[in-house]
Amino acid sequence: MKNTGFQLERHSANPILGPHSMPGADAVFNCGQTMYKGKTILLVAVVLRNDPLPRMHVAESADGVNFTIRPEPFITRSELPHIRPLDQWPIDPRVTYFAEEDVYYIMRPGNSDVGCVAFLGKTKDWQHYEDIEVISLPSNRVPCLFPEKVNGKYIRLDRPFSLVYDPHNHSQMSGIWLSESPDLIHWGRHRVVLKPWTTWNYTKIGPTPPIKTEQGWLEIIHGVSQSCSGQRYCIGAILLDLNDPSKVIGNSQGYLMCPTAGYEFMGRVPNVVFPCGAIADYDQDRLRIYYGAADTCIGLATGRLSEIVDLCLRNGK
Ligand code: M1P
Repeated sequence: MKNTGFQLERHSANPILGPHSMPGADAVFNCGQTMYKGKTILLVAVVLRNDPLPRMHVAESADGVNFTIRPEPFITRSELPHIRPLDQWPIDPRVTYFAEEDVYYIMRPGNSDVGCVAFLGKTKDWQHYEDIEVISLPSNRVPCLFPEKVNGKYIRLDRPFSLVYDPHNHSQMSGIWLSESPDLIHWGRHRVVLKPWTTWNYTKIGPTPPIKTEQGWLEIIHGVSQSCSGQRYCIGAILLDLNDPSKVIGNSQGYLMCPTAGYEFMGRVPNVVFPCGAIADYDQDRLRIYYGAADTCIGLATGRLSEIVDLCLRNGK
């Protein structure tokens, strides 16, 4: 394996959000991320000290560093009868701005006692949220929508994840898959995109909503490895073909970031950096990743977009 040498840069104000940002919070962590009317929007998972269920709040910022969290939750356990029984742990939202429809789609895992499914919802204005449908059977983790149709179809990535832990066969159950849909509700033509392949991710990998570049779809992923003292979550990248995103055309090989800061080691789940998305500032050739740290707080890491894409291309498939 080639060592990338490349590392994302942590912001000096990290952790930019955390329990200190909200009264009564035990954790303010994994977040969907996008831009709306010139502001950075984070859809953050919040666990309160006195509430058994997580919820998601909108955090807004004009400068991308100083955020205000709205006190009222934006997504809580669904009231819809076909979703509510499956919506037992609302967490890990993935936000995709779909320009053609001027709508923000939100995909999130539906954790429940019958397995983990995928939910689809949407908002147009970050004031009103609408749950739409259950879009996968269990087991499914980390569903992520592409920001535009490819060859006339909606495309999503996810990780169909077996609940049966087989330490001898990680690759079968822990890879990233692609599915397509004519209407966002019915999904098929499933393809394996990538299996865990190396030391920092051999337990499992998971996607985020892809970012379009001239060279391909940049896909920031998380990768998990296991040691005698527990799991470690790192961040890496792959590049997918623009016209056939089931094809991997680049790979960072090494991680772009692994837990090294105190707030990434210490928290509710130690040794975790966890991305639910990324924001491309094309005019500044910059990628911003607001990542969950130790399932407790949120850090900001940045890198040059072109450098990350080049790295993936250099290291090949
Ligand atoms: O605790 C680390 C992460 O574990 C899960 O992620 P994954 O399904 O990829 O293993 C999720 O519970 C996530 O929220 C959490 O950050």
